[in-house]
Amino acid sequence: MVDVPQLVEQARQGRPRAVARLISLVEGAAPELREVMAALAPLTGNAYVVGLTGSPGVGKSTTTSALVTAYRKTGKRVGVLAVDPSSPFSGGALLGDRVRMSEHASDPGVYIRSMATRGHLGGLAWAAPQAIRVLDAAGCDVVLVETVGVGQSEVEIASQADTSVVLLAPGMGDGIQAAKAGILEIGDVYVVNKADRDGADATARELNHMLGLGESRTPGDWRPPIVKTVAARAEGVDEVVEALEKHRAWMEERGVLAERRRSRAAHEVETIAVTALRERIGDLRGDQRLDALAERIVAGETDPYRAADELVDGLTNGG
Ligand SMILES: Nc1nc2c(ncn2[C@@H]2O[C@H](COP(=O)(O)OP(=O)(O)OP(=O)(O)O)[C@@H](O)[C@H]2O)c(=O)[nH]1
Ligand SMILES: [Mg+2]
Repeated sequence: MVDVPQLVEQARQGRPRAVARLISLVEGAAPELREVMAALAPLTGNAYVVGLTGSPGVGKSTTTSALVTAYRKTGKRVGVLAVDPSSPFSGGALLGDRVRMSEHASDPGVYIRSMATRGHLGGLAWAAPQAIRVLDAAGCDVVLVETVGVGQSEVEIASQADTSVVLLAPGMGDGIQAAKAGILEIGDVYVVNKADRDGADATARELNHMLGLGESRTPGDWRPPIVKTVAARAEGVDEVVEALEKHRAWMEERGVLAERRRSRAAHEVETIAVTALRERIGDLRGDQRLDALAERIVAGETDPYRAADELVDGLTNGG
């Protein structure tokens, strides 16, 4: 049995074990989540959510760790969420991260948590916002979300963040890869990490060129900055923080922050609703209603669209 009110109260006070427990409930899609989210709702809305994406090994965790240090210097409480959409279990795969984050392990102003989302209906879109909400309610001023993996999940995580940071590193025509992965559309801030290596300037130039292509920006629009870093030595990290704060201020001025949060919430509701609907339809397998509809389709008495409409109507009208 989970004592939800007690757990939420402890999380609100910033007790790490309670925070961890709540995120485990998210990860495990526990039935208590409904009650948890209801209790958390009034405690949320303070955290600034920053997403970090980029190819494997580009330096996301190292950068995240350096950002934690930078934010801690200003007294901010920081949550770190490493989301792995491809793995069913947290822990093992993210062990390296734990090493990279170990300097923050004893800091009570920092929560670090990895989370696996594979196997969930709704996956990342479903789990990440709820875990973010836990960290928000626990008093985090900033939540850094690192997504492990590339492609669709990057674009997905971008829709979860207030500000999206896209990381690249020199070599291998990264800019072109970035364009392919569609990440040129999602970055609010670009970081060319590993600037201690050859080719960082070329990567930054190429990126600058690609970001400029086809642009029809009007004055006052956000022009994503490109920041060069050596995350391993924390070089350039203050500039990243500066870029983040600028983007945040720009969003607040223009109402973009509120708009992003609204569309995020809408997406979240949609995901939960679709997931619930899918589960109920799944439960129907072998059910008489579905069998009867199937029979009518085969007999030519109805078509799949009408049958689906009937099914959805039946489900949503408490049928
Ligand atoms: N030369 C150099 N190496 C770096 C820099 N930043 C990170 N690294 C190294 O690059 C490797 C990968 O760094 P991570 O921070 O784990 O990269 P990541 O993007 O989190 O990797 P995944 O989570 O596996 O996708 C590590 O060995 C780091 O020490 C840098 O600025 N310069
Ligand atoms: Mg990492």
